Formats: sequence, structure tokens, C-alpha cells
Amino acid sequence: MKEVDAVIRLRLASSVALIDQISHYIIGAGGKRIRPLLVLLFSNALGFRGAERFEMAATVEFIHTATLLHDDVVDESRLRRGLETANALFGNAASVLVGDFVYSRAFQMMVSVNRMRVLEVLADATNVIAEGEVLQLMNMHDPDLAVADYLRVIRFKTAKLFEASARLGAVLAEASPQVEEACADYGRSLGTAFQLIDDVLDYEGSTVELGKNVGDDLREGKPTLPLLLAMERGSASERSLIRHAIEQGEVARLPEIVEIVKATGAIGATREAARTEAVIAGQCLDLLPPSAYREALLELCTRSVERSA
Ligand code: GRG
Repeated sequence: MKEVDAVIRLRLASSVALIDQISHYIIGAGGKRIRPLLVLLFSNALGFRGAERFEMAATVEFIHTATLLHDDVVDESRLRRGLETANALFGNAASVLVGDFVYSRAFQMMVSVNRMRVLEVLADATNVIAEGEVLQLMNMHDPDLAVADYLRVIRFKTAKLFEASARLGAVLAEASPQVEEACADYGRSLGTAFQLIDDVLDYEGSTVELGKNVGDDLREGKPTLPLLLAMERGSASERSLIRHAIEQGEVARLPEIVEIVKATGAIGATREAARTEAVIAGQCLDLLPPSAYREALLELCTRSVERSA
């Protein structure tokens, strides 16, 4: 991961001062670096030791960073990684444009490894992520959203980049199609579990630990699984309170809604759905040869669902 950080620093360079300032601001704020970790763990587990793995790991972190810069503008978020968001500090235009810089730099990096399959995987992934965000936009303020449609959004907007990261490890190692699919399946399930927990933490997490404001999803009228399940399980009056909050994007009664989401067992059920996905992810690892890397990938499944940040 130190090598990845070195590539990130090297590749962020731009002669345009504002690009340098904003890109270093968001990258320097840290983040868990899970997606690059997936590239490294899978390529190592499959015996690939070439320097291209560091370039690919940095590339997926750049794509992730670009999506965050864009997402915080779309969501009007004010806090990210414990700091003011780039849009809060530098404005929406600068955030979107520097996001475009980081995104297109990622494409320069993926070309540099000279493998058409890498380009294919990442071009497809970024396209699906964008589709996921548009789908989510269409679902805003809709309390009647079906659970299957919610799951489609999270597979697109979040799980797809996890899937691509895991798959890239296999592509670099020139693994068989069967092993490559198992790696991709792991990433898809882990990413789904990860987003389910992200949606739980928006109701029961702590702003300080998360480094972003809890309650943001409700403020935007985002119908996530904790709310959908709470409506299914709650009384008529609880259902109508949540419906109204989703329709209006109203947070005035957030504490009451958090109580309902917890008391109806909706948080527990969402966590359980995440655990199920994490178990499915773990089973995908059976096709990999035993190694410390495979063990780490298994541990990541547990950690991703038991996390509080
Ligand atoms: C630029 C390809 C492209 C698309 C733009 C706005 C947008 C379309 C996509 C946003 C997708 C998005 C932000 C999904 C949420 C993913 C998510 C769970 C983010 C938080 O990830 P963590 O917890 O963050 O790994 P850290 O801070 O640890 O890196």
C-alpha cells in the first residue's frame, strides 16, 4: 500500500495550482483505500508481482476519488473524511472539474499498462457507476421504491467498482475465466455488503467516527433499505411519518425516525442482509489457492460488515 501511495502522489501532479490543491486535499484526507487493497490482495493471491498492480490499485482509487468529488456536489454534502468537503471549501464548479481531472488521469494510467482487457473492465465499470447514480436520482423521494430496485442501485453505484478492482487482480495475473469470475463475484458481494452497512451507518453511526454527517440520506429523501424495511414493519402512523420524510427530504423528525428504524428491527435486518452478502463473498474465495492474501480477503468480509466507519 506504500507503493500505491507513492504512485498516487506521483500521478496527482499537475502544473495547474488549483488541481494540485484540491486533489491533494481530498487524497490527503485519507480514506480506507479498500479498492486498491482488493487489487493488491487478488493479484498477490494469484501470484502476480509486477509493478502494474500498484498502477492499477492507484487507478481504482482515483476513480473512487473522482466519484466522491462528484457525489458530494450532487448530494450537497458538507463533511467527508472528517473534513469539509471540497465543494464546501472550493465550490461546486472546482470540485466537478477537478473530479474530471482525476477521472481522466485514471484513464491515462490504465492505458499505461497496455492491456485492452484492463481498459474494458474499467470503462464498463465507470459507465455502470454513472448509470447507478442516475437511477438513484430517479428514485429520490420515492417511498414506494421496491427493494429489488434499491439493490440494483447499490450494485451499480458501489459494488461495480469493488467488482472491477477484484477482477483486475485476476486480469493482471492472467487467471482462468472461472477464477476471474469468482474474484469479480467476491467484489460484487463485498461491495453490496459494504453499501448496505454504509446505509445503516447513516442512521446509527457517529458523525465523528464516520467523518461525514449522519442523516444525510434522509435529508436528500433517499429511500435506503433501513427506511424501506421500517415502513414494511412499522405501524400505520410510523409508516406515514417515514413516507412524509422521504417525500419531503425532511430531517426535523430524524431522532424519531432513527428510533423507529431501530425498534422495528430494520437496522438489524439490513445488517443481516449485509452479513449474508459477506458470506457469499467469502465462499467465492474457495477457488483461490490458500495463502495469507486469501485469509486477508476473508477477514475483509467480516470487517466490512462489523465496521463503524
Ligand atoms: C466519475 C465515474 C464517475 C461517475 C460519477 C457521482 C457518481 C457518478 C458516482 C458516485 C458513486 C458513489 C460515491 C457511491 C458511493 C460509494 C461509497 C460507499 C463511498 C464511500 O466509500 P468508502 O467508505 O470511502 O470506501 P473512503 O473515504 O474510505 O475512501
